[in-house]
Amino acid sequence: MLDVITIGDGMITFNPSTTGPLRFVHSFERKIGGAELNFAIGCARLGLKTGWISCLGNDEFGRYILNYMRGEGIDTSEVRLVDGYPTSLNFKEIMGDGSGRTFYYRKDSPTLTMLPEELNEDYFKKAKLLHITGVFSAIAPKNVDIIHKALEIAKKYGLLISFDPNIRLKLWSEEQARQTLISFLPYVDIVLTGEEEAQILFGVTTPEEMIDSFKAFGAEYIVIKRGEKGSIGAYQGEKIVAEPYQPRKVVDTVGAGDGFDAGFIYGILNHWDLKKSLSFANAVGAMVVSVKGDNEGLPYYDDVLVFLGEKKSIER
Ligand code: KDG
Repeated sequence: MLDVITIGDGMITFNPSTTGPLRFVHSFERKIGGAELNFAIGCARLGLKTGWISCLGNDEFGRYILNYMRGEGIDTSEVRLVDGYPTSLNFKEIMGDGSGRTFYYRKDSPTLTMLPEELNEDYFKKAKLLHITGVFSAIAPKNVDIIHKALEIAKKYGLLISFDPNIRLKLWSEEQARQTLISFLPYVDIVLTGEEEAQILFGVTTPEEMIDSFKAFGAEYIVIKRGEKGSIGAYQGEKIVAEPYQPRKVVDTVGAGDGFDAGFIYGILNHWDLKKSLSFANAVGAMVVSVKGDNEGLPYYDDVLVFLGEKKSIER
């Protein structure tokens, strides 16, 4: 039995060793990233049994990502290594003021070899929740068909479905994102969105309008992630504003949203109420930003308890 399954691309992420324009950066730290991959790691570290469905290149980087995911205790039985499609890459540029850009090399993502009819229904049957994000669909129109099929299978077997729009405008236009992501909403039980993404999808600006816009499609839980301002959640007519936690230090905000998603899903699958789930998710997000890398800062369950002051940390 699995708690959570997710579908996504895995990338080798090259973090620059120095700040400034990428063309002048000569050395990089090799890490891994990918929104759904980060989410899977976040879930697994918190203690959820997690499966990741993906394709990686049958190359050194693909094997590295596969081993990394296995090392995190993630079920990789639905990950294939494929010939002829190199593992996706992501080069980051970080400027002196902390701002940055991402340069993807993933047009030939190995996930393009995935076929909707090849999704393993038995795998879905074993799981409680399917998590999808907009990143996988943004890679290529072909991936949208895979998500539609996955949503149908998940509904057929009664899985909960959570969704993070994760709009990456380097991969598609606002219009493409809007059209595609709105087509997923009738299947979705749990929406985990950023404020900007809700604005792109519906052209609305207040949390109330955002909640109503998603609710119109039938989602049960609607969560708006507000970064350093915390989060807002709505469930069965109740609206909760969850205050943020102060991170120890902000060094890298990438991956915080994925960590938040993992924290919230952990709460829901453990039957926590909305307030406790939001607060836990806020804590996970705040912890991620204190560590460099897209997933290195994702905490284990006990680390969150220490962060929240609910458990003592013995340092030496
Ligand atoms: O959410 C963080 C991810 O977006 C990052 O790890 C990699 O940009 C990325 C992507 O497209 O998944």
